[in-house]
Amino acid sequence: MKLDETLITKAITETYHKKVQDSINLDVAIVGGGPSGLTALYYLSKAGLNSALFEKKLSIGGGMWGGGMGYNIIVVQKKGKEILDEFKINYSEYQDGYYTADAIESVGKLIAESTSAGGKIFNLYSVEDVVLIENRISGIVVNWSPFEMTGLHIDPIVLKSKFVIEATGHPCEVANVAVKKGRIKLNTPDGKVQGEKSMWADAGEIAIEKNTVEIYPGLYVTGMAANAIFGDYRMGPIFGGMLLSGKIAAEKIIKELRK
Ligand code: 48F
Repeated sequence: MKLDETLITKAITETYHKKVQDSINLDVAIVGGGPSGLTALYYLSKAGLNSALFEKKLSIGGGMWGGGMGYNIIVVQKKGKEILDEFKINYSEYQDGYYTADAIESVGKLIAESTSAGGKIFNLYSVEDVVLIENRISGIVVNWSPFEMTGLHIDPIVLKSKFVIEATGHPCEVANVAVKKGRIKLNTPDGKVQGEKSMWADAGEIAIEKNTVEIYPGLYVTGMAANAIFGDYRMGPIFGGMLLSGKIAAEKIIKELRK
């Protein structure tokens, strides 16, 4: 069999277009491919929901690749261990209640399990705005990251979804744009993004679970963005809370959609 270059091009473009077509009306659009977004993608897809994750960079995994300061090991506390098991991530118990796992393996398995469960991942997509229809977030406005980087004036396209998950981590880009452009009030004390506090691992890890909520109709938050939005502490390279937060967001949305 001789390879035909045009067939390779057709195979890529037609298959990709089908993936996009299947994502025009999603159950859930997840913005941000860090640990919390990937975990949410896994549980939503496993529940049979049409879910896709949008990441502006080429690589998926967010802040997990580098562990702590480039030492590519993550720490997960006892309550996050069930998720390491679910994703078949190898770990060892460093000390009572402290587990260590390889950051590279962890990211790889989060990606592998979420896509095997049927989750779609789009890299190089910058989410630049939300769709706001009759006081409900109803989708995302996306453009190619290289267009955004070059500053070319090219209009974005829109993907609708029943729910959007804000999983952009520290900068909370989705919540910020929704407050600024959509003029919406989040369910925080003053309706705005409160901004994260300095490091306190224990308090941050406790807070992240209660902060994983619907912050505006149609818009859930997970991961570090949850603490940043509600003005809670950062926690650094401990990842149990990130994984649990992704699971909590997925479970809450699954419950809503099954009502
Ligand atoms: O930052 P990130 O890993 O978020 P996370 O899931 O996890 C946080 C931890 O990595 C760490 C921590 C642990 O204690 O605090 O920081 O909350 O991943 C966020 C991803 O979102 C992407 C960004 O490139 C990153 O990969 N992202 C940010 N803004 C956009 C975006 C956007 N506008 N469109 C698409 N992707």
